[in-house]
Amino acid sequence: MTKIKVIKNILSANKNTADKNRRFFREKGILAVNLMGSPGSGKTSLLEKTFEAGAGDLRFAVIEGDLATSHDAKRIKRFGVPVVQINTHGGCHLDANMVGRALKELPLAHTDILVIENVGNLVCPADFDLGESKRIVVLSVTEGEDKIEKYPFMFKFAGCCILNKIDLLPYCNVSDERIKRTALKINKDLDFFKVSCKTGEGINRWLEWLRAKL
Ligand SMILES: Nc1nc2c(ncn2[C@@H]2O[C@H](COP(=O)(O)OP(=O)(O)OP(=O)(O)O)[C@@H](O)[C@H]2O)c(=O)[nH]1
Ligand SMILES: [Mg+2]
Repeated sequence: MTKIKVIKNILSANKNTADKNRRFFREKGILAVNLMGSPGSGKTSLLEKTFEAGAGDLRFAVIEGDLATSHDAKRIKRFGVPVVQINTHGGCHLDANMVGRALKELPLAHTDILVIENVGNLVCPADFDLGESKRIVVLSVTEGEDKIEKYPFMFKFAGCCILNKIDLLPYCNVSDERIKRTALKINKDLDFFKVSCKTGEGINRWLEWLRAKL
């Protein structure tokens, strides 16, 4: 009983801070996206490919969330994109307070899109509003066909699902079309893209989607 109440309080406090972050993004005219997905699904690779594809007219900033290390932030820095690393030291998701603190360390005056790469995890990040206006889930074909049904909440509340690593489809014994059908069954409003961050296939359509959200 007590445990449930504590969780409720945590989520409600988080929601208040998330609303504050959301107001901040609105005032600054920033599109904030919460990039989620399993460890290794290709979240950072998607960002790298996005910057490589010459996002050109779009000005990005990035918050990187991880338990430990600054590996992802270093990868982003190579593109000259402002980035802050958050280490959760064991925490399995980012929360609105962590994001609010990170915002103070970013030069955001000229930012169009802030990407918040969440901790690699298909469960807990779904519960924590960060103040974002869009949720994006990266799923890779190597994770198997059943992940959307096993972890439905992540997909139910997302605006966009990116099926990554389609270059590996011939080796994975999964059907990209079946994965797409399952995703749309759980969330009929989901925009679904198939990409390969290795070959670049599909990246342009994803960029168009992002541009259209501005
Ligand atoms: N073959 C192939 N490999 C990929 C693709 N995208 C990413 N990878 C590889 O997958 C591994 C994990 O990619 P990351 O971008 O680090 O994944 P991530 O989701 O950011 O991982 P975490 O931040 O640790 O949760 C790396 O070795 C990438 O090179 C792809 O489209 N095809
Ligand atoms: Mg990463």
